[in-house]
Amino acid sequence: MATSVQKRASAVEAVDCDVVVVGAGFGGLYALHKLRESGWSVRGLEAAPDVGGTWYWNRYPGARCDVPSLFYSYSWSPELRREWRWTNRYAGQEEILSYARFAADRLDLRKLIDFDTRVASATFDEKSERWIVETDRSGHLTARFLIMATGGLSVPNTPDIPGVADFQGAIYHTARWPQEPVSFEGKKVGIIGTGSSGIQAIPMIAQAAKQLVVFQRTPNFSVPARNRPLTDEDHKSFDDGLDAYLASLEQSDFGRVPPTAFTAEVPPRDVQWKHYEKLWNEGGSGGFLKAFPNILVHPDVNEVAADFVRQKIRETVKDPKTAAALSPSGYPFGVKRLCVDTDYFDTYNRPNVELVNLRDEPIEKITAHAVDTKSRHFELDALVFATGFDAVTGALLAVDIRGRNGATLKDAWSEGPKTYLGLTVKDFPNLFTITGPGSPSVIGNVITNCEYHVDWIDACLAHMRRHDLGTIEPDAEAQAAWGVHVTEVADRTLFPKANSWYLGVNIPGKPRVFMPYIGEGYRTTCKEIVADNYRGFTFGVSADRERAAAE
Ligand code: N01
Repeated sequence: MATSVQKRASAVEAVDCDVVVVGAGFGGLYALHKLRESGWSVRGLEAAPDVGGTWYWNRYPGARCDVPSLFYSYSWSPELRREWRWTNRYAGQEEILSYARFAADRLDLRKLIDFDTRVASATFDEKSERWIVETDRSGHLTARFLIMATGGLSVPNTPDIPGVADFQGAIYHTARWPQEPVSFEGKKVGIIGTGSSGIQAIPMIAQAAKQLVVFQRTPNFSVPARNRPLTDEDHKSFDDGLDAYLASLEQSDFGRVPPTAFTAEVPPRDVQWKHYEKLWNEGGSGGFLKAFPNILVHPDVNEVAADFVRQKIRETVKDPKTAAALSPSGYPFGVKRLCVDTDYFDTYNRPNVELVNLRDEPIEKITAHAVDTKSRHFELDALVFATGFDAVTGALLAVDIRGRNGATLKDAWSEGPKTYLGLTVKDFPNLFTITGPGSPSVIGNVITNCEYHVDWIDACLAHMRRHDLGTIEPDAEAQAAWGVHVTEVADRTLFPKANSWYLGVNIPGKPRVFMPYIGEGYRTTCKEIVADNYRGFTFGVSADRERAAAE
């Protein structure tokens, strides 16, 4: 079995179980709980020493979720809801990680998980109809089903800038922030990247450092979070609306672009402007992205939102040249992930912060103590990479996954990911991806997206048990048609017009394919497929049953 992961001496317990779940973030934890409740033997494997997934790793200063905390929680458990009380409108990384730990302990899940264990490969053995899972430890596990709950934002992207290995100061990546406190006091710090992570980290590092140099390649749209402590009234209002919220999840439609987007009228500019003003004062990104049904579809509507944010930047940033460099242009509003910040633009009014516009002066090299652009030399004590992720497919392709007839996932996805419903892949029987490409995945509320996939898989496994079925796998036609549909939906919107990580363009050599599903009615479609006797799937008779019949 080919694997590039280095083996460690300590052995993993060589279990044979019904289900192996890879990843102990919110998706993996719920999968372990739900499938154990359904009577399956389950084992979890997690590369980190703790639960939490992306919230374990992304502990950079200012890390905070941009989905309101009351909603960024498990929706399936009234008990967990009753026993946990969020403190802020938008929860910080530490509080979200505490919530993941609380859920793991409350549900008694830790004993099911091998921590500090990175999966290297998974190979489907056709004879036994089992996945053979190898890790960076000796020994292996076998399981009937393999669930990849590895997350859409788990593999950090560190660009290969000439000389980076020569840098003698401290180097950090926002997605691999150290456990121990990092002090920037008295230091000259450089940060590369102004996506959601950079935009959150920059104001915090600026407060701590002697000097902060921000290296920006593409300016981003960002709206204020207006984070604040939650009040009793907030909690009551959430509780009062809970049934309606849960029902709305059931009807699905957490996709971003409703069918009405294509027929809606273009509202007058002053009506839009007034509405954006209100949303700006309220804070948060959700309102903006739904401000008008066609905001992510109609270029004229979208341009007003873009103008509005640019105007706010000009009003906030005192130096006109810096304001101009911070103003996004040339791509639509909201189709790269809309950033949510606290004092981001205002930070550029600080005397210790300098913006370097890489469009004018690209980075030429990094040396032992500096970053050199085309025209300047910046001496630095520390360098922070806020350069994002090999998103959506990165963590899946980091594992050497081999299906029927030696098919590799890497080859199968060489021209972009191909899945049926973002849950299953042809030639890879009994493999499920939680929030995989071709599902809403990273769009909307990822926790509820994960929950839906786990529930779907649980029901599917129950169906297989009921009917004594050995394998499930999508048909070639169904998978191809789903891929076409995912692309067609995206192409009707403005999303493909920006070079975002949704399209994989941030990773050199990655095919330019729009990976999330942004149509409405995903859950309805999944339900209809199940109701139509799992249309588009082929089930194999269990090998045990075949053997018994032959004897
Ligand atoms: O990553 P990004 P992120 N030279 O890919 C720049 C979620 N998240 O970690 O745009 C110079 O968005 C790159 O420039 P460009 C959220 O879904 C959520 O910030 O490619 N610059 C860009 O500015 C988010 O979208 C939350 O030109 C280089 C930046 O690095 C996702 O994670 C918080 C470069 C990368 O931005 C990813 O966000 C944080 C190079 N060679 C993250 N290479 C919240 O919930 C890359 N860049 C609030």
